[in-house]
Amino acid sequence: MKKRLFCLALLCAFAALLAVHAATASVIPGDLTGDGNVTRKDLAMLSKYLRNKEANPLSEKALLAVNLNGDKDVNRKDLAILSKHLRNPELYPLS
Ligand SMILES: [Ca+2]
Ligand SMILES: [Ca+2]
Repeated sequence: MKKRLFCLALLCAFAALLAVHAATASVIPGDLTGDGNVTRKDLAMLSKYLRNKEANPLSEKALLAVNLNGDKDVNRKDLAILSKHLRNPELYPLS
């Protein structure tokens, strides 16, 4: 019985790991819309979100994509990074 529970727990942990990997592997930094490109539409979407988070919520994937400085929050700092990138992608690449 203990072995079965252990195997089940191991299986659940593995499935959770796969889910996290799948969610983060397909995220393109700055691509909120999920269309594969970083454009002014992404900037507009982030701007709307920051003006009113309740009225313009973002998906978990979009929140991952837009946290460009890697801190805990999605805020005006990320908007500034995205804006700079769109003005000059070579000078301000998104990693
Ligand atoms: Ca996009
Ligand atoms: Ca951030």
